[in-house]
Amino acid sequence: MKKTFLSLFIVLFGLMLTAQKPPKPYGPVPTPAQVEWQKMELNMFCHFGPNTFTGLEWGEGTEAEDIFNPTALDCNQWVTVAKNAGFRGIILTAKHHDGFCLWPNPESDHTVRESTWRNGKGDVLRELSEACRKGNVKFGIYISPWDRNAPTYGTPAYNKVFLRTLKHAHTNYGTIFEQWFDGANGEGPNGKRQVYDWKTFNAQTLKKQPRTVIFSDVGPGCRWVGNEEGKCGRTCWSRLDVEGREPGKNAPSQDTLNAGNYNGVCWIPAETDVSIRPGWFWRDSEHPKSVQELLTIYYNSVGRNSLLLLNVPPDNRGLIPAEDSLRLMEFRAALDSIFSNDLAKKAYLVNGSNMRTKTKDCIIRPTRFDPLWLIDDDYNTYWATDDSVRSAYVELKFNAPQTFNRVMVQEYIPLGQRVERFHIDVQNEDGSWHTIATETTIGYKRIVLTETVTTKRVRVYIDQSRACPVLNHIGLFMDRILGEQ
Ligand code: FUL
Repeated sequence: MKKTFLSLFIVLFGLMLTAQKPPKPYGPVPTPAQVEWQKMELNMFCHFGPNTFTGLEWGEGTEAEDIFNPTALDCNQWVTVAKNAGFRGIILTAKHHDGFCLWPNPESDHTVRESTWRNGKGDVLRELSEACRKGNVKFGIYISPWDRNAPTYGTPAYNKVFLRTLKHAHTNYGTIFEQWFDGANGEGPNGKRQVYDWKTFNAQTLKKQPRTVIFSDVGPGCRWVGNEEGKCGRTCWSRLDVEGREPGKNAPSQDTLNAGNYNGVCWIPAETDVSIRPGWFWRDSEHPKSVQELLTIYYNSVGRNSLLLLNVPPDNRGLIPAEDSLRLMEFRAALDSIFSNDLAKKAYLVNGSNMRTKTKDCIIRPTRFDPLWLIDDDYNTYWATDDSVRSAYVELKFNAPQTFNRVMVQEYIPLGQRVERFHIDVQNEDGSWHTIATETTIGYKRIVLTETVTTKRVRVYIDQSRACPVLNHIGLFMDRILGEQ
């Protein structure tokens, strides 16, 4: 009798434990480096080189090295601006299509070393990487495979030159958080296009910098979003099929890059690169975008499961111009005014139509997968339902009415991307409900722009999830700058 009781107890206890197990990952999942990368959200791109002095977008490769002559280069200023604007990393065009290297690359004779700038002793990679380290901002590089200067370009020998170029940049400047490979593949000095050895470029990069996230049209770390206007798809899967694909002409269509592949085999999230100015390089005649435009870009990138890489080009002095840095401070102030006040945290109750436990222990709240974790600040706590559940809702209840027009929802991406359809309802004063948004994917972060509503009850319905939904955050915010959309 005693024995039976004991085994029953063990079975029940076992059941309780299994019921509390976290969901299994669904589909492809990000590497830890990709998760860290996605959490950066906002990075700064710096296009800088001979074009800064000639006004060209694509240099010819024949520019005299002396053209590059910043009179007051100060990479600490770049880092200060980046930090104050809330950027977590900076990516520098170490070599653009003109082939000019901002560091004394031994593989080229078209570099800072051949210029009179600082008597040929200057090294922008050195200065920026050190300034980043000092300022605790991550450092990344853009190195264009297309090279309009390299004499070997267009022949198999160039791939070897390019590999040694990468190796040099990847071994001498500390940790590189992202390696940016441009898909542009034009003609070299001999009028030929290069057949790139992408496999070896990627393999060597990861050997030298194992945690680097490699950007290209097809990853493997992250992908181009398919346009340069700062617009990620409203539906955006972090999954992509890349079998038989390459950056450039053989890349997936721009629409596919924008939305990802529903059943994509690889985890290759979208990165949205766009310039604060009309061009990628600085020009005296051009000016930065307005705060409103920047906010829209933010919602269309970070708010749509993408990372925003905003280009802020240093000028011909080697400094970020005052008007750009001022605009960035305004942008930061706008983001803070919206996102520093998360009204969801005021909820007195967060309930779910389902919670991942079949035991009756839910009276001892909060349990591990309780919807209450949706409004805390810990990235690794989340609401999850039972495995069999594909649609569910959570409700936030408030004592006093809350007024908002932005709803933030986040999936816990270390377990994959699951949600394919959701909607948001709020309760009207008379007790009826109305729908304020109907959307598709969520991913790492989704910010939904809604009408301005005042309510005491909000419900987020997951209408269709590919496996049990796993959400780690819901936030409610008021944007008075862009207002209703
Ligand atoms: C493009 C390049 O051709 C542009 O000049 C710029 O560098 C942009 C970020 O990528 O493919």
